[in-house]
Amino acid sequence: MKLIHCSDIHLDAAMSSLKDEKKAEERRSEILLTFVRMVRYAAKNDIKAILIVGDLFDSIRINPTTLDIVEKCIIGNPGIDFYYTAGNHEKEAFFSALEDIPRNLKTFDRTTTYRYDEGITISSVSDPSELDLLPADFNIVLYHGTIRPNDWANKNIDYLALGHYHSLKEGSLGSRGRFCYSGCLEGRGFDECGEKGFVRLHIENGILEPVFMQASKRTIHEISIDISEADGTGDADSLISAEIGKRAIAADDLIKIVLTGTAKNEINTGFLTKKYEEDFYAVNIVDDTSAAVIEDSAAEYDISLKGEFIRLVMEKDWTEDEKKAVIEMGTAALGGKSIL
Ligand SMILES: [Mn+2]
Repeated sequence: MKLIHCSDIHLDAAMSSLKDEKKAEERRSEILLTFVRMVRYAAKNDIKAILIVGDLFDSIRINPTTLDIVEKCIIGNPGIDFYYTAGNHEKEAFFSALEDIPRNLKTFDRTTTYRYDEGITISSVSDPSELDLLPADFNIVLYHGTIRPNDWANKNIDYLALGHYHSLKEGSLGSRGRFCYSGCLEGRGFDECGEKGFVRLHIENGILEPVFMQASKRTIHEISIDISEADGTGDADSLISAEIGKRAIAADDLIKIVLTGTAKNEINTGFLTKKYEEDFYAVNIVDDTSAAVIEDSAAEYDISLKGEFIRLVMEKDWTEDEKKAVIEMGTAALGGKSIL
């Protein structure tokens, strides 16, 4: 039996980080289209069930077109069972918006367990203590939220299909089974970088083969560039270009460019943003150089550990270069970056 596990599609999301309402509107359509494409893939590839583990919609306000398209996807594919649990974003809004619940839209209450050939079961609980699974079955459980894997281990789960995190993340559940966050279908903002898609599950003779399928129309790339050697904006531009050139980034994609290190002179990020916007769909330049970090954090009202650390260094009787070097190393360590 073949299934698809997806989550966190966030249809109708505001996409405000694009700072451009036309593009935001376009991205909302693209997210919906990626969902439609995934369902079409399922129909063509003999997928029996699609597990949608919460946050199908971004909020309790569902756009009528979005609802219409999603409903048609479900009704138009009677051979596919759509399993759906509500996420923290849309809550019960999907059910309330539907006039009739399609026959193949499967919902859960505490005691519902769906059963297929080969002893494959699908259920959903709001807490691992509610689980009552037979060891002889192949048990799939849906859950939307953060988990501690130990709480779900040794409960006869074979595949814990999770939603809530927007990136692929997986691991084992004790000696039997594994958990997996499928991540979202499309990155929305510049904090959702990397490949996005769904997980295809193939279960045969009790053996599970999960495969991540890249599905997004556009990818949001993150590149980090140390501009310590740059004398100004022109040099920084050359370093960025060289870094971009090393990767195959499509013109249709989005890029988050993080500037790090110690800038010798001020870098005009506004100009660089405009420049790279001519080459890519959307660009976000983050100035994370130590000068910018010092400026951001030295303000008295910054009560973060980073701010406290910087103020402490600034009070020292050291040369400016020494202070810069210590702050750079310290803030990198606080930010979890390698200081080597
Ligand atoms: Mn979500």
